[in-house]
Amino acid sequence: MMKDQIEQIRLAAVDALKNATNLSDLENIRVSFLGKKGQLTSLLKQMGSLSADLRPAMGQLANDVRAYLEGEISKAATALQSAELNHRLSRETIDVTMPGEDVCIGHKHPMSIVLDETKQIFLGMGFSVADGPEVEYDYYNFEALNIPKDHPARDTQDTFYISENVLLRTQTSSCQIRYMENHKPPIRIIAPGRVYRSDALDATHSPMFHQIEGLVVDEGISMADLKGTLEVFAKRLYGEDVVCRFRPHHFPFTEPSAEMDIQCFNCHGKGCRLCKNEGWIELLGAGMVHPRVLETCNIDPNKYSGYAFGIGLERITMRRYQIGDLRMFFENDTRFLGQF
Ligand code: FA5
Ligand code: MG
Repeated sequence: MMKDQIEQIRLAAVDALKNATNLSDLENIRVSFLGKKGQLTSLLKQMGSLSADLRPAMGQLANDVRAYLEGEISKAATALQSAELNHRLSRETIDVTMPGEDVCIGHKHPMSIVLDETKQIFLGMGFSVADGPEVEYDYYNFEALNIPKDHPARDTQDTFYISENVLLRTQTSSCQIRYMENHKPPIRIIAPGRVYRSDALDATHSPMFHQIEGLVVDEGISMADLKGTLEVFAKRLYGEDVVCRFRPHHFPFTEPSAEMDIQCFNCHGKGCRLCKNEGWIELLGAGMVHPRVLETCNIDPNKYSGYAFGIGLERITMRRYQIGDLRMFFENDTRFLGQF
């Protein structure tokens, strides 16, 4: 009898539901009993063989069973879902009494700290900050700075060339020209950045290092302004009792020229490996902007004068933190970097 068959299907489905352990089991059950090719559907297709008076009652019964099973499946689904959720929650419970994992906080690189301090000192004296490209034309790095192609000064700055007229800048002095091309006096800037020279690596030299260029051009600027400014800078950075000296030097783009040294912080002037027994460490080059450089930038040297300087950022950072070897800055050893 079809009525019994329908009841058997219902019982079989209820039985299968009891054993379902997850949502995909439920879906399989739904398909195999209620799906297009499922057992109940197949049975209903045989309705044609029933007599007309039996058909409505059987149809009704089959629909009731279908509705009943759909209800049971959705109840089972709800139950399984909440069981799964409970299981997950209990698995993911956080024990707030467990010791936490150490959070590693990054540090500013010591050179970034000293660069920031340097910017603050010069901003306080009315300077603003400019910059220029690291890949530079020969013109800005040498030519316009009064260093023509065959000039011996080129030998002191062993240059990485990219092509005949393009190079990695050997000094931030290129920024002087770029700035003066686009600005007229009064000029008062610093320009920090990376520079490159094919220098051998040692405790105070690296083939890639950083300079902070300074340039001031106005009416009546003198060497005394230059010296005073650099002394104020050294005192602000290192304290009042810092010991520096100016030494005559030569740069083609300044006249007169000087270099500023600081007493060796390792041996306090006695002479040691770090200062190569000189007692002093060179921090920067400086001088009065050469009239020819002003002329090249269309600034009248009869009306205006200026000074410029180029500070070695690695060197001033070494002195700031008593670091005896510049290579530490580039090794990225977190035991070193973590101290700042
Ligand atoms: C110059 O580069 C000039 N452009 C400086 C200057 C600017 C003079 C404006 C006049 C007017 P010098 O080659 O001496 O000069 O380099 C300047 C500073 O850079 C040095 O005093 C030193 O502190 C630093 N320095 C030079 N070579 C290296 C290097 N290989 N590694 C680390 N620091 C260096
Ligand atoms: Mg020098």
